[in-house]
This record gives sequence, C-alpha cells and structure tokens, in this order.
Amino acid sequence: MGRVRSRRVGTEAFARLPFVLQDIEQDEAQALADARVAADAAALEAWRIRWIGANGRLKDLMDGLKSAPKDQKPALGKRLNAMKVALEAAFESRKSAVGGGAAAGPAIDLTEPGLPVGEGRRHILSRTIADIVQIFGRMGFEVAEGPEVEDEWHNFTALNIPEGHPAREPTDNFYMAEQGGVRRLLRTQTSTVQIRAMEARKPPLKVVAVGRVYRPDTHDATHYSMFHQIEGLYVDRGVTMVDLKTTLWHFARACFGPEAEVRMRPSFFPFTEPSAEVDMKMKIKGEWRWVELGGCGMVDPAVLQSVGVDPEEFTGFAFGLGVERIAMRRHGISDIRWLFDNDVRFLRQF
Ligand code: FA5
Repeated sequence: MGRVRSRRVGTEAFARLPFVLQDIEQDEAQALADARVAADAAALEAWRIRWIGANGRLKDLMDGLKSAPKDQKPALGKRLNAMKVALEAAFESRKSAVGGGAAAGPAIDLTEPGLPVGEGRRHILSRTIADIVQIFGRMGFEVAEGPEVEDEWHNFTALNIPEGHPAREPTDNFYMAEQGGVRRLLRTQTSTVQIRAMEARKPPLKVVAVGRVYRPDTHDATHYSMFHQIEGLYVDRGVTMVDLKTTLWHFARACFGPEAEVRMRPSFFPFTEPSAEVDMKMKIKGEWRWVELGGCGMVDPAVLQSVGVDPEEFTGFAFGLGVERIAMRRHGISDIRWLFDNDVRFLRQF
C-alpha cells in the first residue's frame, strides 16, 4: 500500500489556528480508526508508514509547527505530542493483536522457501545407552558410576583376580605410568563398579553402570580397543540364579522385542560362581539367531568378602553386556568400526 501524500501544514495553515487544531483532531480520529481495522502485519506496517513513519503525517504536522506563530506554538506542540503518544500506543496495541514483531519489520513473504536447518541428533550409542538404562530403571536398578582410570584393586584384586593372573598381563591392558607407587590402568571392564558400589553402600543394592572400557584388542568387525559395557549388580538376602535369568529375560524382551529369548552357557569368570555366557535370541534379517552379548553369574563369595559383605547372609548376581553389540544387533549394523568413524552419512541413518 503506497503512502498517502499528506497535506503540508505550513505557515498559511497555522495562520488559521482553529482549523489547524481541527485538522489534528480529524487526522488523529482517522488514524486511530484505521489502526483498529489493520487486519494483519502488512496492513499495520502500511499504517505505521502512513501515520508515524519518518515521512508520515505526524512528521508533516511536526514540521509545520516550526513556522507557526510564536504565541500558538505551545498549544499546537502540546496537542501534537498528545497525538504522537496516542498513535504510538495504538500501533503497539494493534501489533500484539495482529501477531507481534513482524509488523515492525518489512512485510513477510509467506511464499518464500525456508532456510534449511542442519538437524543434529544424538549418537546411536548414546541413544542405546539411554534406552538400556531406562529398561533397567523400570526394574528398579539405580545408576552407579566409577572412573575410567582405575587402580589394580578395583580392576583385579577385589574381583578375585590375584597377582600373577594372566588377565593382568601388560599385553592385555593399558597401564599408566606408575605414580607414587600406585599403578593405574584404563579399566578393562565395568565390573570395577560392582566393587565401588559395594564399598560405598551396604546391601540391598541394585545398580547398573554403563561406561567405556579399554582393551588392546585388534580392530575388526566386532572388536574395538575402546567400547562400552553395561554392568548389573543385585545383592540382597536370597538372590538366586532365577532372579538373574528373569532380569535378563525382561531386558531381552524390552530391547529386542516380545519374542526374544535368553540362554546361558556355562563359562568362567574369576568374580562369579557359577558363571555363564549370556546369549539372546533375536530376529536378524528375518532369521532367528542366538547372539552372544556378555557374561554373568552369581557374585563369588570371595568378592563379597573383599568388600566386607557377609556371604553367609547375602547373595548376589552380576552381569556385563557389550553395548556396541546390542546397538549393532538392534539396528543391523554389521561393523563396529562404523560406530566410531563419525561419518555423518552413516550416523544420520539412525
Ligand atoms: C566381561 O567383561 C565381564 N566383566 C562380564 C561379566 C560381568 C561377567 C559380570 C560376569 C559378571 P567379557 O570379556 O566376555 O566379560 O566381555 C563382555 C562383553 O563385552 C562381550 O560379550 C562383548 O559383547 C563385549 N566385548 C568384549 N570385548 C570387546 C571388544 N574388543 N569390542 C567390543 N565389544 C567387546
């Protein structure tokens, strides 16, 4: 809408003061009426330009004031100021009615294509971890934490892995330089958090710990030197292997679907007795398959004793599953290395 040219109010007009005041009254009434019917932001913007813009009607009237007879200036000035206040107030109130700030800027072209927004998302591993923690949370497990740089007590000794055990070999661990007689290493398993949780609190104890672990394994489709584990620990009076299997069964169903199954195969871990490998049966590319996901067992009495828990009174189960393996099976990812290459073409598929 073009600007309506205003009549210039000059010396001549001010010579007839009553008429000039009348003009102001009329203009103001007109402006307020127009503002009330401005239907949208564009109409209101046209109104603003016409009445209170830099070259609008109000400006014309103000300019005319300069050449008004001296004795009439105060009355005219006062009236024009009142008009300015009224028009600006009308503009502000109409602006909120027609939908805000856009009216103050140029009119919006609703047909213009939008700017593409680069959409980010959480890494598939982070989302898998959040899902896992939520599933165990529903079964009453609290989240426990431990450091990635560990001492030998938590990574080995308290877990019933004595000095000289092959699992302590430098070729199987990332040891740090010795400091003050203490040798630390990057933890090789989240079982360290079992010990920390039991040191911090007496049973009953029902916790899960998720985090990074490190092993000098050669990278291939299913192995990486840094990966994640989810550890579970439940210690109380009368905890049995049945509780362990039921817990893993519920997890399998929640994670892999209502037909998933759990199987345990006898195995050995120094910190559990008896020990088992955990397999879960899931549908992969239309075919049911057993997939090994981790280890589990009943907490060895020697481990309970190492943290001052009486094995005559309490029993417990523990399990440790590979998080990458879970994510890969859930999403049909055939190579673990994809998870760490950070290629957005891969990551944005999930
Ligand atoms: C353990 O680490 C035991 N701490 C598990 C455990 C916990 C047993 C509590 C008993 C009680 P294992 O070394 O098998 O177990 O590792 C567990 C899982 O971690 C494996 O089944 C696999 O899913 C995953 N994993 C092991 N090594 C790698 C690797 N290099 N890259 C990716 N995932 C791995």
